[in-house]
Amino acid sequence: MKIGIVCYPTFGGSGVVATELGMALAQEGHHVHFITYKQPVRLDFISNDIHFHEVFVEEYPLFHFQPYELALSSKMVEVVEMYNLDILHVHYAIPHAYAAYMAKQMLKEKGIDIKVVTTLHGTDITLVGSHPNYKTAVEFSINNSDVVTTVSESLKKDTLRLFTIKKEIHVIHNFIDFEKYPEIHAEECKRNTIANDNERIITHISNLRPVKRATDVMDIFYKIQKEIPSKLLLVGEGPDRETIECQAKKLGILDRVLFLGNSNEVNKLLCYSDLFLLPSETESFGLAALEAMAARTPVISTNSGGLPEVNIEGVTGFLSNVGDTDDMAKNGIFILKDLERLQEFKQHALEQAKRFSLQNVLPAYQEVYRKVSKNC
Ligand code: GMT
Repeated sequence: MKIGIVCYPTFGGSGVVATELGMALAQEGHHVHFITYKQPVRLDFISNDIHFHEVFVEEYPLFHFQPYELALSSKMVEVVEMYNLDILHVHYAIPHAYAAYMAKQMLKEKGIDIKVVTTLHGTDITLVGSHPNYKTAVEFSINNSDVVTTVSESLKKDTLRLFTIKKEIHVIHNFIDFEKYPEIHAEECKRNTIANDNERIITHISNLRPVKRATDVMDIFYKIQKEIPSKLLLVGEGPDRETIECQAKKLGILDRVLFLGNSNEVNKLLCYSDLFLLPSETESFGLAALEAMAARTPVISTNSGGLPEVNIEGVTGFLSNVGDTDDMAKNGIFILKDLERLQEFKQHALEQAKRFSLQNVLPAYQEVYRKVSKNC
């Protein structure tokens, strides 16, 4: 099939899922066309079947806001016509599903019936999409997609609760390409460049937006390191970076925290990790937790959104109420203080992650494409 993928080309989970999906589809022999404003950061695989089409928005002084949706829908029309695409798969409703609806209408005028698959990822529904400023347009574009998918049962429920949805919603979970998670042996994973043998390594990866509650990460780590000698690796950049740097300084633990910035190699960084912290306010799925588990790392998370679909209480880690950093620290200490127990949690984390392997999840997307292109 010829599939156009529209996504944010950034480190965010929706962009990562869209890019990994596109690369996997190309390996299966589909022709994939990424349509976005920059080359996706996770696009690390080149083939004859992967194309990138840049959406360029000309600056014009009259515009206070540059009309990205217009440029995007025009580019979609151009690419669908030029390459005879069968499907446009848009990731994250805002504004991609809306722009796809416009492209679909423009193509209809030309006698072309393009099918639109919309994948909802989380904040496009829970935080931003349901805001009164956007709700009408988001609801309209979901209802006018040919197929709608969400990344968890929890996000499906939220979508049905927050919007009036007339479409069936298919749940297709986030996935992991285990080929990118080879077992990294002790000699390759140079833990001693970061921590001493007696120290445990704790990791948090996110875009450091308020929804991730990075200040809770610091608070949990502060409480853990008082009992278990440890270091904190913080991967990602975002608005709360400065706040948590100051917090670490005030708590007197700045020398125990490594700020690593954005990284394309989370799979490699995770080989150092003994415990992953994800105390988010809400998380539709929690791809970062799944990536940690794929690298044999137990997860301390909240019990919000889709996290209970990924992290299993007492098996792959623990789940606490949002903001309960005492409980999260207590659970982290429980896992870390006994090496045998830590190894058990690590093994269970890996086994659970395997349920979400690319091989298990990709067929669900392919089935959606097959159905929608046959109109049944
Ligand atoms: O987590 C973010 O802030 C990024 C966001 C995105 O859309 O890029 O991630 C969302 O999509 C991921 C992939 O489907 C999910 O695993 C994340 O849980 C979800 N984030 C939230 O719901 C906060």
